[in-house]
Amino acid sequence: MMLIDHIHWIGLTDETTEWTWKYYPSEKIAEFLNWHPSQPEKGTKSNCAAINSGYNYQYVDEPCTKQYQSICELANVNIT
Ligand SMILES: [Ca+2]
Repeated sequence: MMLIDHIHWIGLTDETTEWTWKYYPSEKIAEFLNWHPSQPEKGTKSNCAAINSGYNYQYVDEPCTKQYQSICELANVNIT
């Protein structure tokens, strides 16, 4: 599998309702969006959001089938 490291999934999708961006799998509607001014641009052809270093680390919409690495938020845990 080839990974492309300048784009990372951030867990947002508008697959169920176009233009309504929700976190997967919780389906919580995103309260913060940071789209690049040219994005999202691909409508129903691209239903997953990613950050892209080539777009000032702002959001771009991409087809969900692309094989990018993900950025995840974890609970603050005490590792000892
Ligand atoms: Ca879309």
